[in-house]
Amino acid sequence: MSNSNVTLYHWEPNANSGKPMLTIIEKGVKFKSHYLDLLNFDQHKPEYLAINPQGTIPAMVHGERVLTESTAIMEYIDETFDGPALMPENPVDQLRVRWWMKFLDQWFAPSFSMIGWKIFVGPSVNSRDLKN
Ligand SMILES: N[C@@H](CCC(=O)N[C@@H](CS)C(=O)NCC(=O)O)C(=O)O
Repeated sequence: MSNSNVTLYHWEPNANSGKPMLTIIEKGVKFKSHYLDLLNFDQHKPEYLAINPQGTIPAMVHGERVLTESTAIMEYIDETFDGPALMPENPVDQLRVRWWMKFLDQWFAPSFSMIGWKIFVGPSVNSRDLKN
């Protein structure tokens, strides 16, 4: 694995967090993993908002540069680091990749996320004493 100065801020290695994580592992780039517990709302704490004011994960720090948006981070990783090229060379195949990424980012992931927060995060948070 090549050395880098990369920290990935993520939750479980799934969904939006999994996208840059899979990409960086495929490229063989070493990175520091910084886990945030969404059920503990770590993503809304001041120390993380100083990195990504949107309060969402993933975020990636490369040197001084802060990167957000999982699909854009994937393309950045592919273009910036050595390792196997992950974007196909053929323009038609590139279009297919971008079509699916846009569909996921714009429609599928936000819709799926609503269901996830309703059936998973909501019940967990509702059972807490919010005064403490
Ligand atoms: N379009 C963004 C979406 C980021 C996003 O919404 N991430 C979710 C987790 S998968 C999140 O951080 N939710 C926490 C919150 O909204 O408080 C991306 O692809 O990076």
